[in-house]
Amino acid sequence: MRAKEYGEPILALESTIISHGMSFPENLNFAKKAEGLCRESGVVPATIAVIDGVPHVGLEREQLEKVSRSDNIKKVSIGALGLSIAKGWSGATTVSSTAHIASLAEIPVFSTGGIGGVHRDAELTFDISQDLITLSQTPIVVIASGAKSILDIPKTVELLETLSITTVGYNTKEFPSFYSRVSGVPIDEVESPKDIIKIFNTNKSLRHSSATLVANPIPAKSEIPKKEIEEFIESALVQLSKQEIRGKEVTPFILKYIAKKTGGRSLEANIALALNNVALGIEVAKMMS
Ligand code: PSU
Ligand code: MN
Repeated sequence: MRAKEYGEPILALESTIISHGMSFPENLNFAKKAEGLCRESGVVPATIAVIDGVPHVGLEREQLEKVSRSDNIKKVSIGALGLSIAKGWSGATTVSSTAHIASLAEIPVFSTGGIGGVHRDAELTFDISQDLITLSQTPIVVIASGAKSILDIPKTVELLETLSITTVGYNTKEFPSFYSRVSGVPIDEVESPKDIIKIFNTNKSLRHSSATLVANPIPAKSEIPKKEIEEFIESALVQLSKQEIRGKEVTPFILKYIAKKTGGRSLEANIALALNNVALGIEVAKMMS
């Protein structure tokens, strides 16, 4: 990347949130807005995806459009990254594969929507996101609005702790739950981008290789209270088992189902929280460079 050579601030962005997390054309508008916010602030946006077997750090306009239209775009987590490159596939990268590629490219900060985590019935399905393992092995600042409320938040936070992932709340003492600012699960608080960078650098000097996960709650005005969204999540989970949806289809299915049931309100909330994470990522990227 040219920006890297010139020492410009760069913010990594993932592409599965675009291809599988939102519908067209709202996803393309969101992606353009996220990149636009970066550019306006003097930060180079690096949306990461695999296009025809080549991992890209920063996408051209047509590539962003291809990802948004989900034309033959697979959802590629870290375990399938080498596979998709070797096979010449096109794939959108999740938090795990995006964080990995960003870290290889020496981009120290990455903004997303919500990380994957431990699914609610994980004791039966064993469905736990690759995101958690990758975050435990990848030294990068990841800014997310906690984990999606479709997950089991207490179990997810437990596993973050087990995997020794440094997790902090941005101006909050509670781990946020994506659509909502609260979850009842306590975490340590940080107050500024400066705090975040200090923690990240301290981890580096300690040779602790986990990510610094910054849980940034959704802006209050876009929040959907837990008791309102919960009903839809529960009916989504019923549909999920009825239709026997498993594996990597689970998260996209639930997001789509909830967007439909809330008349697009959950999609609006998703966009608002992701842009808010981009805004914080911009501040961190600028201060780091
Ligand atoms: N956050 C969003 N929308 C998404 C995702 C996160 O706002 O679509 C994606 C991310 O790419 C994350 C993935 O890594 O969901 C997790 O999928 P799984 O549960 O299959 O690991
Ligand atoms: Mn899964």
